[in-house]
Amino acid sequence: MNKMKSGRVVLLLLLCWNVANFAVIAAAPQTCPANLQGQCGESEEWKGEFFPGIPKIKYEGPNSKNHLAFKWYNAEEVILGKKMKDWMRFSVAFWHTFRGTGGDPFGGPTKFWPWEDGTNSVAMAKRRMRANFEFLNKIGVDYWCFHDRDIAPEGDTLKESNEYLDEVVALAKELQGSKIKPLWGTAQLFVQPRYMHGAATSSELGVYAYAAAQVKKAMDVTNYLGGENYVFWGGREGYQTLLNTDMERELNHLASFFHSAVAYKKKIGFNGTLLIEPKPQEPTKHQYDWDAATAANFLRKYGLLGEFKLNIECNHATLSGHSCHHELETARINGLLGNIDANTGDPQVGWDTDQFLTDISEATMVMLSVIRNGGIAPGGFNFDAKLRRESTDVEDIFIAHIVGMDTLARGLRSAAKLVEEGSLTELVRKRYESFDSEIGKKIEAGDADLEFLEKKALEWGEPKVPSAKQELAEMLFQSAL
Ligand SMILES: [Mn+2]
Repeated sequence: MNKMKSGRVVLLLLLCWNVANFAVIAAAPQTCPANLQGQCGESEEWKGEFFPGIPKIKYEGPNSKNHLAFKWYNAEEVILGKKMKDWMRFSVAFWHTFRGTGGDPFGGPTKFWPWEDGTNSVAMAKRRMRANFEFLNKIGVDYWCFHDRDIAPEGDTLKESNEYLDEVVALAKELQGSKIKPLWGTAQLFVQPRYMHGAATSSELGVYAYAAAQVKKAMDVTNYLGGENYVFWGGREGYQTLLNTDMERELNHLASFFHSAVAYKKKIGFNGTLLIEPKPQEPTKHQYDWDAATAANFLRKYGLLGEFKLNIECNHATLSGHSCHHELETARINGLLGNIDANTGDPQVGWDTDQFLTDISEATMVMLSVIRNGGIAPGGFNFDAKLRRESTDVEDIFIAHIVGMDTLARGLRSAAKLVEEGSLTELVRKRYESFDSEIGKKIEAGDADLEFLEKKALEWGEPKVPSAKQELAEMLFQSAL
């Protein structure tokens, strides 16, 4: 393809992308299906079940052929001294599960859930919230995650938006009961056109203030609902070109924004953990929270360590050129592993596809990090994952979550087996055992100077370098799967 032609294709793609994104947000017009006999309309009420014919999902074990049953996730079973449900702390993402339409850059919505009436009204938001809680109860998940604007429509003014949010949140509080609560809440600061240059890093002061007001309100409602964490995903906190960007000033603004959030959290007595969710790019060319190491350095520079942890998303990890395991370990060894957005990308696709994690090997590595961290509470596993465009039956919502939960449960079982069997741990221990010596301890304590080490090197001569046992490590890993 010549240069001009490919340029035009890229432009076309970008146009399609914007149109489709807008369509996703505006919840493309859907008509109330005639065969529902008036079940959808003005009222928030819904006669009967949202998911009729789908029972409460139970554990039936690995030999079950029932696709509406867990094969590996057995909530009450104890693994390494902790119930599976307490290791996992699964959460359903409201935006993907109840606002996802299947729209992509090349085409419109494919999913027309029977309870949707094609409006973005408060009544529709409340009906959708009822569907959310029926789903949570049937799938047996105690946590959910939301953005302010997913659960309630944006009004003409900030005041009106807050009133809509209050109305929907009041219903959510009632439906939650005593068992269910948000794993985390957040403010959506990337969809509305006012945020096109960013929110906390916008060049426009009024936008910064508007974003701050939205975070204040989102933090209030997260606290009111008993949320255990609060997330910041800086979708548009970044730049498209450095030529028009004062990067230092934008990063300073971002830090001021976070310091204000910390102060407000303390003021209202919100005990949840604040989390930054790293992502390298998309929608911006470069996002400031590129990866775990970049976010850790940001927190360190601006005196925010101790106030924030990280929400690691597996698909974002691979977009930044790392594995999910790498990002989890980087967060863990810095004391920053706070939550996991459990999803995956497609190895043959270069964008953020947010698929349900179904790779047992990857799940095992993820769970190894979680075990080494002693669990992730008050964080958990949020399914920031969407049904694929082509999965359009209501029961697919259940099947997708079941396979996602089973994959991570299987990962937990394999990782526990690996830890209990001990050969891999022993291989790693042996690999570093020369540092267990007296001189090794001196080095690790920072007490060995170059003169001392030169004396030893001259005395010892050429060191014997043992095998790294790389294939053996992989063999031991595989034997636990
Ligand atoms: Mn993602």
